[in-house]
Amino acid sequence: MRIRIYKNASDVEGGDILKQLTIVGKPNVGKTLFLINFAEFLGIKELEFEVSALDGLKMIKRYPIKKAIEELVDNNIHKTRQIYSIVINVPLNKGKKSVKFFDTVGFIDNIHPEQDIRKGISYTLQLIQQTDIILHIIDTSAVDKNLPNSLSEIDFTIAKFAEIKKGYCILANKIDLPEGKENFEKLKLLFKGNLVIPISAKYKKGFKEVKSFVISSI
Ligand SMILES: Nc1nc2c(ncn2[C@@H]2O[C@H](COP(=O)(O)OP(=O)(O)O)[C@@H](O)[C@H]2O)c(=O)[nH]1
Ligand SMILES: [Mg+2]
Repeated sequence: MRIRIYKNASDVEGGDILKQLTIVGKPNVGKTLFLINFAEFLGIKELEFEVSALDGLKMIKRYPIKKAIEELVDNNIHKTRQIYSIVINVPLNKGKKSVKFFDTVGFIDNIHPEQDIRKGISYTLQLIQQTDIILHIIDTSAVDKNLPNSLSEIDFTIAKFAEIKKGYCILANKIDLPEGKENFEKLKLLFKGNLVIPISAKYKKGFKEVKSFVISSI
């Protein structure tokens, strides 16, 4: 999806074409923590999120980094019910490019009983189709477990759905945890043919590589 930005949009020069990036994955894999810490890594000090409720209502919420982590990152599944998006100026070799990042409602394998979550998931599918870059987060610490954040069929479905895009890659998150390294090798084999980058959203590891990937896709 391409959006023409007009002069009054914050941070973005008039007439720029805004690239869009969607962060997807199961609940609790670290999507929100990745977005917040990656934004900080790219030089953002205060996060200005556009929050879209599933009924289409939009509002702006501003958070300093620490506050965003406190309020938005959680062990509860489906903390993120609305779609949060943020425009970030990604620094390039020369100049910068504005990218709109979307944080999404986590995918589950079955049909969720709550209508809000189902709507969020279907909106996420639309975003995958419409945006230029897809960062698919997998929790390396939960690959072999049977938890809401474990690797499952839906991850392979997302990969099939998204890999036709030039800007698709898998972020193998929580590499800081003991199971991380071993499972990373497994993931690389399971998703042969896709780019898989090991990261720790918590400790900001692998972010240089993710930044290079984003820059090469915009
Ligand atoms: N050890 C570790 N924990 C992480 C990492 N990334 C996320 N978490 C934790 O995983 C949980 C879910 O994170 P969150 O960003 O809310 O996941 P989301 O549901 O995918 O948005 C939180 O308790 C985070 O602190 C990581 O790289 N390492
Ligand atoms: Mg979240």
